[in-house]
Amino acid sequence: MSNRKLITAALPYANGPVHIGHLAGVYIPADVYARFQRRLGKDVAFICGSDEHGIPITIRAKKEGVSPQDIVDKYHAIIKKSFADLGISFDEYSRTTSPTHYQVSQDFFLTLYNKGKFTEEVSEQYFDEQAKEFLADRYIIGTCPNCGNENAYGDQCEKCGITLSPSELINPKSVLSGNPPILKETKNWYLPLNEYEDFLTEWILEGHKDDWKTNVYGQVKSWLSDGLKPRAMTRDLNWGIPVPLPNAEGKVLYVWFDAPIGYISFTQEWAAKTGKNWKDYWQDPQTELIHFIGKDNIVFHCIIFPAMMKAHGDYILPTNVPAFEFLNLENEKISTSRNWAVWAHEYVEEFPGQQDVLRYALLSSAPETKDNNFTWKDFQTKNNSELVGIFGNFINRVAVLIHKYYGGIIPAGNAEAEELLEIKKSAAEIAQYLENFEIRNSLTALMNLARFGNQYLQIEEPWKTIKVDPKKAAHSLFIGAQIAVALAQLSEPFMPFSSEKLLQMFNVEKMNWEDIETKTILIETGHQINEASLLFSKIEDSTIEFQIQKLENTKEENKKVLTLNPSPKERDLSSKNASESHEELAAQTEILTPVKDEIQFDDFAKIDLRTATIITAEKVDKADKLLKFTVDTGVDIRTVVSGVAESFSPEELIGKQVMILLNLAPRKIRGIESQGMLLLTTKSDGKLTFVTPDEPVENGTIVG
Ligand code: B3M
Ligand code: ZN
Repeated sequence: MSNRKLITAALPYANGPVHIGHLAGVYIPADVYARFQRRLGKDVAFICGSDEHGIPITIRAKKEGVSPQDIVDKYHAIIKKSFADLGISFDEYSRTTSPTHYQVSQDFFLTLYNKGKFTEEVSEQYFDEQAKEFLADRYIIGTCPNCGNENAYGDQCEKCGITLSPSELINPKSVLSGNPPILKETKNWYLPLNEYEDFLTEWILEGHKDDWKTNVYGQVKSWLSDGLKPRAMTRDLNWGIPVPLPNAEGKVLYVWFDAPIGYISFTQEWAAKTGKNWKDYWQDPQTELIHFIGKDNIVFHCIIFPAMMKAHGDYILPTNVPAFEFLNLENEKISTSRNWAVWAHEYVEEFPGQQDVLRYALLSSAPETKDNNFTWKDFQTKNNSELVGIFGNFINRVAVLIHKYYGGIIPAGNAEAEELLEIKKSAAEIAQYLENFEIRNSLTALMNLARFGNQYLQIEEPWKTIKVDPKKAAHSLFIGAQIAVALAQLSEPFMPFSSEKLLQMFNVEKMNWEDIETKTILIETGHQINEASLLFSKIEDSTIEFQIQKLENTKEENKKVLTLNPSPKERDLSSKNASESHEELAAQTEILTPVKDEIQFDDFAKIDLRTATIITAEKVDKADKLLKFTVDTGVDIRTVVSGVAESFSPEELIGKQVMILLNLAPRKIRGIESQGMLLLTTKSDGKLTFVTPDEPVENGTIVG
């Protein structure tokens, strides 16, 4: 394995502060990994910075009525400070408006241009006649051709995740003026991604089947099987890095072209300050490059950026791209526009000195393999029961008793005791999990060592044996001290602030991971320790209630906004408040039901889902919403009542093939026995639509 690790974390857009979703899904896991690699003695560069170009920035600037530069200056400062406050140990945190970055990305572009890697295409692009601007990506919204979401962006539908180009949107609308755009000719430079399909297939699908996370591998596989298309690497915009070619006025680099190059420019900036050679990190095939990202960034880090790197030719490719899923807050999707978030900078202010509690809570519910949920109650329990009740309690007992009985000097004990093996085991386990990006398991392994320590003291009861068998008491506290110091060392990647306090408390230096795994003892008999101080303190109900109330207030605010703007269609999309309305439109699409609890295959297997055909349909007396159907299920003919009358007239449904849940216990609805349930979903206009097979199949065919 190589000794050099280049670790990157996705560059946050400088269009707002960071929230717990960002922290749990990218930055804290990346930090744990980087800190751990440093403790292994690796030569680590942990690189990040603000993403200051692109439409998220210009839209925010319009919304706040200031310039894009003002926006990025403001949020870059807030974001950078939040990361530092929370102990995210970047070696470099820069920004994509830095002069070095301009230079490096323009050079990158020119290299590809000179090598003939781009195709020049004159195409018709959407143009807003009122605003006199070409409409790239997020300046244009319309209906997603894939899922029908009416608020899909020109580059991506956030509801179904598909990447789009503006011409694919149905009923496109300018975000600037709300008007339908016109088509106007313009020239741009495209990277023919289709020419990189073989390379990507061989490198990822064949080369990383076993070591990349299944969510990442699966997404790449599905894009490659759909086939890639050329993608424009330049845009007609007035905010971004100018295209470094003659006759390219008004054109800038596509934000997803320049942003990942930021990893390279920022490494150069760091190297210049520290006397390192940046090329060791980017051009030596022995270096391991790891990109930590959120799941919505997979296509950019696994397809587009690697294709750019391949085209360039001088750079290494990532060894792994651990992508995280999303974190919900109190069972609802986190949303910047709806202010449904716990903001990092607010947390730091409201919970001074308690950064590790947030780190711990977020790591233990990190959305590693599926979306996860953060609740304030859970946060409180994790602090009070785990950090205070287990971890802090153990450390405190050891330190206090050593002071009480031995004046703060580590007593004598048997260094061969088998309990010490537990320390080695934990260190090895944590390391193994971390190498596999299984952060939650590694945290559990750490806590299990604290649990073990607590149980050990409980069994040994040195506070009793001190009177009858002082030698035994001394040994127990000798072992306790070894475990406490192990926790001080091993907790550093997860809870750096507490680890620091603990090292100070036991008066020991940071150790290399290998030493923790191999040394017989971690603190010598006769070693003087410092005063015991409390690591964690109980969080009161009132503190949690205050936070919950804050979220309740946000909900009330949002309700007011929605009543003021009853339906997306009726909204006034005049140029003045267009971006505001756009944000709200986007916000509305974000209200998704959170994922339900996991079930086992056996639970699913109990469900008998089949195809069926509607034979008759009629209204139910005195029930506006209900239709009564007879359906041919293939096994029998049955009656089903369904609440679809507001979405369909009975006539249009006769002969329609549908899906039915066959073994649902019969229920009486308005005196009619309904013998099953038809499957429906809701369209973006609120009307229902039947779930139907792609093409007609025989009635009674199993669905699943
Ligand atoms: N600025 C983050 C996002 O999609 C995006 C990451 C860039 S990483 C090169 O929210
Ligand atoms: Zn969609």
